[in-house]
Amino acid sequence: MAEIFGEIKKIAYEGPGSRNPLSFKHYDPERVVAGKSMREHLPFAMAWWHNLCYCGQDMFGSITMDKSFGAQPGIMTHAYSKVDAGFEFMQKLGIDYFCFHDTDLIPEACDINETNARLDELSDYIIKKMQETGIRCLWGTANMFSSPRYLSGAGSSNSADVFAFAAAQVKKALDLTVKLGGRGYVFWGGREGYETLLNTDVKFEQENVAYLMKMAVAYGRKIGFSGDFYIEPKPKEPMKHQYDFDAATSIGFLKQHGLEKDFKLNIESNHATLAGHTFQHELHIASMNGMLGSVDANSGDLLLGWDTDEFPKNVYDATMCMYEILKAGGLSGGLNFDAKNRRASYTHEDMFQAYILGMDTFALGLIKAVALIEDGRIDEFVKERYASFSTGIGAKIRRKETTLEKLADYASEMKSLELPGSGRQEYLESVVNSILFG
Ligand code: XLS
Ligand code: NI
Ligand code: NI
Repeated sequence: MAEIFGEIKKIAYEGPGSRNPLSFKHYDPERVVAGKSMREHLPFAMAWWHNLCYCGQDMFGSITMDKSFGAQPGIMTHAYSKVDAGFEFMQKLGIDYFCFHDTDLIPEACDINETNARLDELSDYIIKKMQETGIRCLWGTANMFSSPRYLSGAGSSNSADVFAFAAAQVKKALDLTVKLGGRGYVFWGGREGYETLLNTDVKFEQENVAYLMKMAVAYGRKIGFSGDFYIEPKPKEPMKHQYDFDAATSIGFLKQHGLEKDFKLNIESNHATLAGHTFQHELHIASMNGMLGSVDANSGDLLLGWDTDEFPKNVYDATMCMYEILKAGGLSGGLNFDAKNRRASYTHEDMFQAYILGMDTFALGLIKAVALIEDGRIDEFVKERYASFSTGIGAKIRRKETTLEKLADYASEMKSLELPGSGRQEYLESVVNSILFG
């Protein structure tokens, strides 16, 4: 079969000194760090939607990128050519996983039965490609935000028929995820939220969203899905208020509705900053609750207030991300590049360049995070910072052996109360800089 990206050869590791734009400078898949190969530490995934479907359109202008991949006009021929392009792309970059929405694979038909038939047909072809290449599915999801029927949400819609249609879409997307052996299934609640309380019953809507998730778990387990379900928190955009605002809110929601055993979180960098948090904060909150499942590894632009989905280039952020992932013992999911080329970067080579940038950024982040952990000064400082809880009254507090009365007696006998030890933030920041930049 003729190649689609014929002008681009397999991308090889050439080391930091290389000036070849089509080479990895830091991602060396077989290099072992902290006991595992980089490839195992970094289960990279291609996002079908941005890589194979997004053509550069924005609110002010039409498409700039040609993603026809040589297809003749026709619905299924283009769907097939995207599969060919995607697998060639992943193979050339050495990417082991992909993620998809149902509607990324094929365009929806007017009749859901026809849509499902298209999905069945195309997924047979995807399986064939997976068998030939060893590439796997990281997670699947249903697009429940683009179609006009979801203008007021899917699980949170005011229309019971729309709710039922969303359920049918989730059922099919779960069938596909299981068929493709996906590790996870994502709920990104794009339109599960509201614009104004003048027309919205929040409690009612949240109960319905939770019920849709419960039915998804019941069905998924019935058809043999043993992976994790994920919520991908995001505070806003497209809605003003989204129900899965951030990690803490989503964990509270999952616990409130008894979903915490089946769900983890898919943390997206750009969503974290939109919620007013750092990426590391969101990863940390998920991790300390045992709910860090997977990562959407893009990045935002702090000067812009929306989800710009840029390829990650910030080594500091990637380091702190990998620091959290290493401390969590790795990911059961992976690192999905939910990122798109800038509108003016419209060539096939730009597509490769973007993934090289993202993969190298995370490889560097991994190397630096391992160095930070091995250096030990941060861990040591944090441990020392809480040392007053290791003995005496502190140890009793930690063992929950005190009462307010006992602590009041203790306080009344204090001769003086010293300031807590210095936080030494600047020192710690300089430790990080010295590890990052030598
Ligand atoms: C949008 C989300 C979306 C999810 C999948 O902001 O990031 O792309 O990852 O529906
Ligand atoms: Ni996003
Ligand atoms: Ni995402």
